[in-house]
Amino acid sequence: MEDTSFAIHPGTKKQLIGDNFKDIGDLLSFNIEADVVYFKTVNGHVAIMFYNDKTARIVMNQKKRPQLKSSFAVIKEQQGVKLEVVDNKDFVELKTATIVINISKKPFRVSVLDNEGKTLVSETDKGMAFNEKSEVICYKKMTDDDHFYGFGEKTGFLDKRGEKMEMWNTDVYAPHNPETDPLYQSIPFFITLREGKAHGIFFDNTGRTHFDLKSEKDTYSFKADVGQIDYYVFAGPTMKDVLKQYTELTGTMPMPPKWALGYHQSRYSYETEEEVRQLANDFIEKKIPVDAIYLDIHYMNEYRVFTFDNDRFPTPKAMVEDLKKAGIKVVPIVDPGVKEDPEYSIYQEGVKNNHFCKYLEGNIYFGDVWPGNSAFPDFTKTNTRQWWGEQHKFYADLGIEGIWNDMNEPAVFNETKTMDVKVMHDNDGDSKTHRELHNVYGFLMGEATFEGMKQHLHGKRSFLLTRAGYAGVQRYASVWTGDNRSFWEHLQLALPMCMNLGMSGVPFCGPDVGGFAHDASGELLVRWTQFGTFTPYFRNHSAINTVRQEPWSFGEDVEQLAKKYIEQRYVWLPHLYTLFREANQTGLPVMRPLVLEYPTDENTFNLSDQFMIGDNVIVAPILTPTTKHRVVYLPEGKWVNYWTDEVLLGNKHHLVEAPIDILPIFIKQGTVIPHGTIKQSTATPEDELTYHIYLGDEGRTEYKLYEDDGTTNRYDEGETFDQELVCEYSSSIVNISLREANGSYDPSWTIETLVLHNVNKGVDVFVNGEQISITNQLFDKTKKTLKVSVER
Ligand code: MIG
Repeated sequence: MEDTSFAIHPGTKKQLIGDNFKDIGDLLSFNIEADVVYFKTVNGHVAIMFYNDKTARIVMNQKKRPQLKSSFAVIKEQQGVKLEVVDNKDFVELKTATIVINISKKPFRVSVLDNEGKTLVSETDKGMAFNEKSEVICYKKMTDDDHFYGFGEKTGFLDKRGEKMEMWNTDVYAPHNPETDPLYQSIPFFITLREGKAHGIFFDNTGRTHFDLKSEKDTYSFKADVGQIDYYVFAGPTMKDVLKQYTELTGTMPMPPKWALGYHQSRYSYETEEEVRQLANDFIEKKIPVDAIYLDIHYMNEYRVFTFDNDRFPTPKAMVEDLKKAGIKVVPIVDPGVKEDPEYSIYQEGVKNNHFCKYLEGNIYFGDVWPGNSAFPDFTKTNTRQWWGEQHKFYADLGIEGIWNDMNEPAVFNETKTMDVKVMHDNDGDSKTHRELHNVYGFLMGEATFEGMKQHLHGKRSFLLTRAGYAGVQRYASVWTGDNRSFWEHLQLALPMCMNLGMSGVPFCGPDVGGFAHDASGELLVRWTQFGTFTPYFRNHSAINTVRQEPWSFGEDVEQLAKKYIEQRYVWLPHLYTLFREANQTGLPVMRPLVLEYPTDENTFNLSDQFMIGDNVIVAPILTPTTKHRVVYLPEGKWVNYWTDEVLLGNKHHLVEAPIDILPIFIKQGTVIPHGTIKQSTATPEDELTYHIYLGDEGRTEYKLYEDDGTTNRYDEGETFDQELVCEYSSSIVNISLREANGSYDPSWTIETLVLHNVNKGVDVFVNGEQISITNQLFDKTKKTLKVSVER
């Protein structure tokens, strides 16, 4: 009945949420203990503390003194911040070097200001409140100029102003559309852009939370069904600063193994060893690059995790080894549900050693998933995470270096789609219900898996892909956006979704290329593969009973087009890898909305159909069928068409041509991008690095390339290669210097090629002070490019 018009029967009016909230009331008293300021109000308790000069935390509990243990998301300790406390008649002021928190006493309202006295967040006639159902809510003032980014994995456009969103990790197979919410990930963090400046809020509550940026014109709110109001304010002042501050608190991603950045091929499922080997051969014979092949649920013995079905996969170890020799890694799926089977060792151990989620009364919780009736590890327990991590020795011993976590919301086949919320998690002695901890289940499974694989791989980097997660998930895993469909609309949807994941601290993300459910078409696969070239995570995946979706599934033309863009991924890899290093160091995303780089240009505020790679490349994919052109917005500066070298003026919309073989790409004039070469996989060492230098009339530009061995954790001990290119240029002379910094890693390539774009013939070129003779220059008249090769 829910799916017919009966759903809007006049008798079904729902009660409005947000009813019956009671304000926490006026301030009664306050005191300071161990760098925390505690406030008692008529109806509640508030604590305020600082993590550093730019990061404040505000916690409210209506019943008792706030609990300051933070969720698993936060890894940073509070730093001793110099705090000045001023107690006035009407307000209390907490001052650090860079932010001021102003607390009005009657009523108790919190404002956070920057050091110039500009308000970042403030409360209105409403502040913090709660109701009899134990819901807690916090209202904030919203100005006409506010734009909102982040919120993790959400459908809809880039700017979340005017949206209502919910956080409750959910397995959504139904088609994702603008009102599909929540999805698999919960990242209750967002950035507010206001008149070119930014601040952020992270609402650290692991139960179901709600964000309302819609119902009122000048107020937004965040609310939780259970637990405390517990939020952090990041003072910015730029969006990049906010992201840095947020990822200082919740961590940045580790360097991924390079193979994780190559092209990946998946399907639900490659069902036998023979099929997997054949698939690998097809890629190699067709010379289509590939770095990983995935094993979906069919590889297991009746869906028992940590097993192989020996009929379908008689020699998994040999298979993994043989593929590895061919440059291809095997990534198996691992779900959390453990089959209830008293003869299955994992189940036995889990029961005997108390690893499964239980009710308060002591009985194990069982839910129906692929293996049938199953128990679920209680990942909130440290020793259960260790146990789960240890089990991964099974995979590591087979030579496996990457794991795919699915169904970890956790998804259960029942009405609520998840575990009974009454289940009691042990949480290392601080027990809490599943209702309170639901959103961290997948995150903690990720931690267990990542730490386990790290141990078993002895210094080699592992790769983890996860469907569910919480704030901080970037520390352990990359994220794919779940069960999309082979719809053009879902290709469109993936752009703002991935951009906002990036703006939520998760740089390593991507959708199933070609779409998971429903049948793809050749044209859709081509356009989606073009987009995939630049999504941080690049995997083609499709569902059982849909048409095949490997690059060659739609005939020769489509195969050649898909191949061209898969190859491009490898050409762009040195640049992408450098950007992943930046993400590792600073938390900034690889794939960026234009607004991150051009925050005062209103054309970028809600620009959802094009994006940037780093700070100098704009990618504008074709997102509709039978389309051979599109409008592209280019912000200030001059931009160079990557394919034709045509120079286009910024601050302008352009109509660009994009026949089926063209993905529109634009490079900012006056910048540099490095290119590698086409190869079968990242296992083939790079032998030539090319710097493309896009010259303007005159000026200076630089690029810092990052490289390391791509496979071990030795980059953490300084085994890195950092090369700095500086180019000073005018119309008659180009002076390039290439300098290598401290790192002790020696890269595999010996030739470095420099391609100067937009030059005249006869220009004087110097590399590290030495003039390059004209005989060593290759000039292209039509493109106005000049090529020079030097030995490294
Ligand atoms: O309910 O393992 O999102 O990628 O192929 C389906 C089978 C379970 C959902 C994942 C999808 C995967 C599929 N899984």
